[in-house]
Amino acid sequence: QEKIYLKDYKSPAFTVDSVNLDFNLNEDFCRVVAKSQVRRVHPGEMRLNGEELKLISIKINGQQLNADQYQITEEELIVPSVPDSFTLEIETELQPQNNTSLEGLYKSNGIFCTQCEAQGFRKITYFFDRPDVMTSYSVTIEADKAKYPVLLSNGDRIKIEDLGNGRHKAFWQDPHKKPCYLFALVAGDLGVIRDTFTTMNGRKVNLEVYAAHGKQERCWHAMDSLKKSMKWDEEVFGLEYDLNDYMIVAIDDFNAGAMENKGLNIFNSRLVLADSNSATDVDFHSIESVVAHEYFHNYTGNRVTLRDWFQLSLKEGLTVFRDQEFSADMTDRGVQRIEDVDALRAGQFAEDAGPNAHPVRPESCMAVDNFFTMTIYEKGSEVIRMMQTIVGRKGFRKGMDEYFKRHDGQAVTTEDFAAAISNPNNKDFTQFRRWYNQSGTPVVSVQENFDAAKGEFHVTLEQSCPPTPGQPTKEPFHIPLMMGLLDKSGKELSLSCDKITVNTDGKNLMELKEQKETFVFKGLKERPVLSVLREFSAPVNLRWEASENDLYFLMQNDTDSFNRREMAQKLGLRLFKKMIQQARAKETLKVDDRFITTMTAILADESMDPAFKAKMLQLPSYAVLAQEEAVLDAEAFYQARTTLRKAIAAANRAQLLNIYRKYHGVEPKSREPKVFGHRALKNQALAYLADLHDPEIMEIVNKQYWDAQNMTDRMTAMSILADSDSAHREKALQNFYEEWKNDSVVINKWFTAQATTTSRKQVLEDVKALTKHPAFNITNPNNVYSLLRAFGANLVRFNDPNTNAYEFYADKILEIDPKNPQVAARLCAAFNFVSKLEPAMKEKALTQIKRMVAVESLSKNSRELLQSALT
Ligand code: HT7
Ligand code: ZN
Repeated sequence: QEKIYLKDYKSPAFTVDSVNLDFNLNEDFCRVVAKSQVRRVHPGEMRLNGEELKLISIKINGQQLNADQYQITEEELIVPSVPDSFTLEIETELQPQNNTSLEGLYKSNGIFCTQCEAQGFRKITYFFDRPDVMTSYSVTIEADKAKYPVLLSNGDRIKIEDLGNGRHKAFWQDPHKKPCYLFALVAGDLGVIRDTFTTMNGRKVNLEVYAAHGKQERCWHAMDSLKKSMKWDEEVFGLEYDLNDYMIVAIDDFNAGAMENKGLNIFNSRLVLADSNSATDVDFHSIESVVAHEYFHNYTGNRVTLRDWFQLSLKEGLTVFRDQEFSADMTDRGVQRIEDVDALRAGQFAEDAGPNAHPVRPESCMAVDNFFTMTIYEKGSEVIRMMQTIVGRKGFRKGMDEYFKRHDGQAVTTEDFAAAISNPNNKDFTQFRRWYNQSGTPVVSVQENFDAAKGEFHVTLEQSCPPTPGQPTKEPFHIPLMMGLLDKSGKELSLSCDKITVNTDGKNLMELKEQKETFVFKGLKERPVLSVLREFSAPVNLRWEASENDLYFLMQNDTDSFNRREMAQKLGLRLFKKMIQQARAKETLKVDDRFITTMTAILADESMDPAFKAKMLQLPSYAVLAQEEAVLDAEAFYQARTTLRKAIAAANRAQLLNIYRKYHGVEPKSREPKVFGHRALKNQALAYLADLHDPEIMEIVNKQYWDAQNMTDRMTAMSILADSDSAHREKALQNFYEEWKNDSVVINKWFTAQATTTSRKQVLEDVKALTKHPAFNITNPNNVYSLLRAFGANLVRFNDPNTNAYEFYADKILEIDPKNPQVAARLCAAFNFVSKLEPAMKEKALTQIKRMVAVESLSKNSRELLQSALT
């Protein structure tokens, strides 16, 4: 299969000043007439992208072309000879009702909708399907009036005409130029809620959230989130919404989370619909952050867009950064940072260490859709965060203003962004830009030395970066390490070191630029305690053999809350490493008393914020263990983790019960972030207690299930029961199914609870049976993700040596791939750990990967990701 390369980028030979799209929607076909004003920019033939289209006619300046005047391939329509400026009219016919790929125009539960990012527009009409062709759109949609009363597209609603024959026609005009990946259309019978937002300049914007009839009342949280996002973007970045209407539509069949189409966002219904009966606290939080993310794209992505798809992180990394900052302002900055870093480590660090590692700005690919990765999104966001750390918040705002001043309405590159931030702040980002070009997670080792005679503390930092595909060696990165020194009593010391930079927010930074550098702190009477990588100021792996005493000290005393929790993770990890070794050697697992008593102290600390306490009590995840260990030994991981959890629960049974009783049942319907924190803590206490397999505790869990007044409590109890051999298990699962069987968004939680159990050994059999359950539909991406992908991410049971989950999983990838390559490709990440498996398991996994790659018709999406696991 052919690869495409960044180095081959050429600016477009033609541009399209305006296009009128006319849709005629019917039950068994759809006709599209695209009338474009095309202008030549460079010499060359006209090549339009188009896939799976039936061409009805093509006209230039009103003259129909004969078959010998153009050429059609599987991917292009080529017209060798065209004037310099002309009207192009193309009529195509589509079959949205048979479109299972969910890109282009398709149908979901009787609703017509589109998904054009990245390259779906070419399944609607022949066009220059590339983000650097920006065009003014006008759209007409004709459809049956009774079946499709709601007809939506981007921009301003011009009018709607009744055609008198049971059909009607809507006219839309978008005043802003855009690339075709931001085009959207929706036609269906939908419920709606409405509100307004008054912008900072007093303009009233109409807000509408659409969902299936009867579900619209569950859209108010999304509406509130939208209004908060609009206000935040005005206050923090001075960005005001630029249309009269903003619409969100919830769709059940959607490959990803949501899509930022100009003025008409289309969302996976799982990220819109929520009330306290049906959604967990985490769901509420995710909806708020994704609604914000898509809204923020209106400037970072839509107003300033991408020159080419290799620049995807220009909009995604920046917009993730903006949504993370928004969430931090809406909730608790420290806890939000912990959650964001946990997600980065679990997913992106694994990706960066695996066979599909790639730079934030990749240089080549087979399938553009494979670019929507955690590296592009989450690591991309970390790169932006580092820029802000270096120039400070004020400097960053100055840079963002400059970015919009220079590039509003343009299609640009990550270099353009870096220049806009660095120039007004008089910084040189030449070296910093390596973060965009080099893949892999850098390792920073820290050595400390205190010279008592001189009163000097020396911190030596040394960086390296492991080889990654196509990049055997790396140049040094520019790494900002936020830091501080504490005295014996935990007081922050003022620093005397001429190499330290203090950013405009007053944060101390060791800016590591060389491969190895020493920072000398003077005037110290006694050895200080170093706190480094505060707030996780750079996406690196720190190798720091700090003494256990220092780690415990920082855990209690650091002024940086991120690092307090980080030290708890470090200590947990050290202990796990020993226990995993013991498990592999078939020795008795030894639990460290000091760690347990520290957990006891945390539980007893009344002054600690409950949400933060819940984070302090979390042990490193299996995903982190898999990265830290050379061998992925699922059974040893499981033994270590459950033994430690049980020991913590046994030593603190009474305390955990106290916490549970203190918060359980208090304000069960509240959606205040503070109450979310209380619930997170008490449900975590319950999960620890359940690890004791004590019948008395399982009665409490069962009672919580049946009495629950919100979905967070119900799901916690159901997940605990699902992972147990309790007599209450089956009844609860059955009840949940009966109650929610007609609600696909909720039933997906039921699938996930069963696919992610670790104590239960027969998960594979459960998952196999669930794929045959009437509620499971393999063509629905949410069903696939919540059951199959969740199982693929269940490191303990997916890699259980007593089963062959790999064969079943490969069968499913092969079943999904011909229908929906994007969804199949998203399942492939489960095979990213192959190189860490024991020989017998590795053999099993490789056999399946080879079997899949041998299928000639395998999509380029899946092939690209699987093939790399073989090399
Ligand atoms: N920009 C959107 C990406 C997206 C997407 C990508 C591939 C296939 C389907 C998709 N649906 C949405 C989402 C976002 O990052 O905002
Ligand atoms: Zn995005």
